Amino acid sequence: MPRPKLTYFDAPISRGEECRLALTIAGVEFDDVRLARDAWLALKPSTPFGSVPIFEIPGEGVLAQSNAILTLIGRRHDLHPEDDFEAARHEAMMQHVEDLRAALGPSMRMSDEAEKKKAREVIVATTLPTWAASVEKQIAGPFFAGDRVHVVDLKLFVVVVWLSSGKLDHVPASIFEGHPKLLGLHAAVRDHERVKAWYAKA
Ligand SMILES: N[C@@H](CCC(=O)N[C@@H](CS)C(=O)NCC(=O)O)C(=O)O
Repeated sequence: MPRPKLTYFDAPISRGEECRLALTIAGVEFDDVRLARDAWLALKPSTPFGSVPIFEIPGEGVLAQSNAILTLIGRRHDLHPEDDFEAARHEAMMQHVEDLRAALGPSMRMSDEAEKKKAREVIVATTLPTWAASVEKQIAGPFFAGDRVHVVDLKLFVVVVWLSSGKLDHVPASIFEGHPKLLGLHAAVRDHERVKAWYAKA
């Protein structure tokens, strides 16, 4: 039986990693394709939106957009709510993560250091606290919806890993201090047995 294929870059801090973690927690064996730049440029025109991650299921097709991929995996493997309204609430939070990535996007492309510093300082002072406060008040704890992990938790986990890595210029590693539920969610995903096993073999 051919396996599904998840195609992304070799980066543990972004959208493809969310999908890899979802498949890992679901216990799905998949082909983990990690593209180098040349391979990506060759593949890009054939992808649905000119972006990765893409998820190919033999006999079904190729799906793009990280939130759609996560939702599909979640629905099929009991990692997304069955109740329509609750599912939409999770999807809203996943979109909130995409909104934050979009807000950071321009500064990721700035080559002028002074301009980048200024843009990031504004984000740290305004966008991030507002973003995190909205998340904080919606987390039941330890996971978004209580005791069970869902794909929304993986989306939040990966963005927290990225932004609190201390490796993003002008974004302090302490950025989410003061948001104990968000940090608790991060710890709960990090300590999930299958997540630990995934990073142990990385
Ligand atoms: N909304 C899309 C965004 C996808 C996206 O921007 N992917 C980036 C990597 S995280 C990409 O494909 N970059 C390479 C390019 O645009 O050529 C999603 O959630 O999947």
